[in-house]
Amino acid sequence: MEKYEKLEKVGEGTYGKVYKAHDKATGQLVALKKTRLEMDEEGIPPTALREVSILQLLSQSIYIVRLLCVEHVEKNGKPILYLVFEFLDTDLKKFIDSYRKGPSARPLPPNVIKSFMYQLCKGVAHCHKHSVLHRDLKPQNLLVDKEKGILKIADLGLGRSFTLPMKSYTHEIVTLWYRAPEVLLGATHYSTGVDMWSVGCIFAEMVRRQALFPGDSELQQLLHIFRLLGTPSEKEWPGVTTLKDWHVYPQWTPQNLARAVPALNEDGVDLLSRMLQFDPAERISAKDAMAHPYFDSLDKSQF
Ligand code: PVB
Repeated sequence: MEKYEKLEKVGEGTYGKVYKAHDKATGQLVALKKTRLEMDEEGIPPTALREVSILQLLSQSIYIVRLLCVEHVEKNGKPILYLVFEFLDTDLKKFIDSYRKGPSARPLPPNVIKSFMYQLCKGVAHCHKHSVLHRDLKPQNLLVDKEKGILKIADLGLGRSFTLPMKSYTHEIVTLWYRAPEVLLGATHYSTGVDMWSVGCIFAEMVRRQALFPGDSELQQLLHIFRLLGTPSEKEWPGVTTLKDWHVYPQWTPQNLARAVPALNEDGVDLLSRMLQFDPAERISAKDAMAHPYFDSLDKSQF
């Protein structure tokens, strides 16, 4: 680790602390992610190695944060794994916040939303092509290069082989706002649709500068969704009543989605509605989303 000059702590992610650092050899800024992987035996657990190789494979795309190298060090006899990534200057959560507050509060430019959505779909399509689900897409996991207008997906895979944690390692409550209804209802076999639901929630949040479904418990999360989109039945979503955590819910009728995102044009609302389909099999794929008319006005040669 002498190769790096540690600068300030960027923050705490779901899986560990992130530091800004300076690569002494190249002068490049990097982000060091210290993983608190439980390592009861010596060496790196095979699950961690598998995750690292997934990251290495996926970070070939410019829409996925690039993993530069992995450093395995011993500190007081304890093995520590540092993942060294390219450094990005902010995340989408802070980026959206910067348009929300104070006298300079203003909508995000529609062309920025469109460009970020296209890059997000491209990154997600890349993951899905390699059969990797992100499963926790949210604005904090999307890093932004403000200068270049680039958005990259971060926090892929690490330590989430089976279930999502309830709390981060610092006991921060993990947000439910982007979670697909099938996950909330206890589906055991879910697919690429879980990420597309999150992408839809992120799309709406960029337009509104406010979360679409800000639930504070799994039940409240579902009720937020049902109040806007209507309570699903076997008609819209075959099999929904057989999911493990299905109950009888209040019967809401679908509201007009356009009213929840008044600043979004008709094509945008159509794309959003396709991302927020209840039946995961009906949800638009990342690849098909990229070909949606909403993106027709985008100069795709820059991507
Ligand atoms: N933040 C890899 N990585 C990063 N992970 C996080 C990064 C970053 N760059 C590469 N960059 C920043 C830099 C400054 C700010 C923010 Cl939010 C992110 C700022 O303060 O405006 N992770 C952070 C969490 C640690 C909070 C964002 O998810 C390690 C992927």
